[in-house]
Amino acid sequence: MAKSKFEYVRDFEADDTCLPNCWVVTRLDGRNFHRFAEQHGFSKPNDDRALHLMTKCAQTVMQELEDIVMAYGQSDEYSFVFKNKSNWFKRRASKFMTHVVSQFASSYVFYWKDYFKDQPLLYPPGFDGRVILYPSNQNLKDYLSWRQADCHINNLYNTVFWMLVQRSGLTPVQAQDRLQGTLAGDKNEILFSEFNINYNNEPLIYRKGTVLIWQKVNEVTTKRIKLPKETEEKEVEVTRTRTKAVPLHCDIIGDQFWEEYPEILADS
Ligand code: DGT
Ligand code: MG
Ligand code: MG
Ligand code: MG
Ligand code: MG
Repeated sequence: MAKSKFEYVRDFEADDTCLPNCWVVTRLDGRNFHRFAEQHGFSKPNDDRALHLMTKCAQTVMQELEDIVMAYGQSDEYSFVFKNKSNWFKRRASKFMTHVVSQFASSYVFYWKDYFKDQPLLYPPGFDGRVILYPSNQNLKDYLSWRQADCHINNLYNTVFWMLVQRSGLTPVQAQDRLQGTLAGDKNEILFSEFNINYNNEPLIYRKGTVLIWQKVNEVTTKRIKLPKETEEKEVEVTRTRTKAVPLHCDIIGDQFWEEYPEILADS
């Protein structure tokens, strides 16, 4: 087919091909979720509805898009790891980023009512996105460790902060002053001595965030079938093995996780 004289404008598109062999990480983060959480009455410091909705959206992203080997989420963010040998959309960064973010954002709105029941969605939420390339397995593991360490640091701080405000009646400024310069050990001590809380017994989903990995799961469904020679339909149970993005709330900083699931980083 003859090309139009306008074709040349295509040359203005920048090449954003991701470097070969690198792990492609796409991280998204809720836009101004400080305000979004306030306006939608999120419980403090952790709202289970919000965390589970985020994970539902991430599972949808993994199921709908190609080549994602795992995901990690906490607070208003999720990171998706595309396999290092992926050739999805010829490895164009803009394709990875925009497909992940738009699929996630539309899912957030689509599934909102399943998690928030009688809390209406008051305005359309937005998410930012970025793509980061990691050339080695160690770089990728360190990236994920960084996000999980961030989850721990913020959650420990927020847990003590909201105890001081909600239980001890401190103002937010007073609570902030009280925690100024304290180390992790000091925060654990405040929780234990003043609120009888052993931080290590707080739910894993708050302390570790959520890891999504592919696992084979058996699904039992009932099917109506008509057997030969019989006139009536019969209900039978059918077991199917499906691969699903399954949530875990475990440590991913140590070696144990990577030893237990070597297929995540294996070349395929
Ligand atoms: P950004 O990302 O620069 O547009 O601004 P924010 O406000 O989204 O800031 P960010 O992403 O650094 O921090 C996440 C905010 O979301 C933080 O203010 C607390 C809020 N948030 C996330 N999860 C929860 C939750 O479960 N409960 C409550 N109350 N707030 C949450
Ligand atoms: Mg945010
Ligand atoms: Mg921010
Ligand atoms: Mg955030
Ligand atoms: Mg098109």
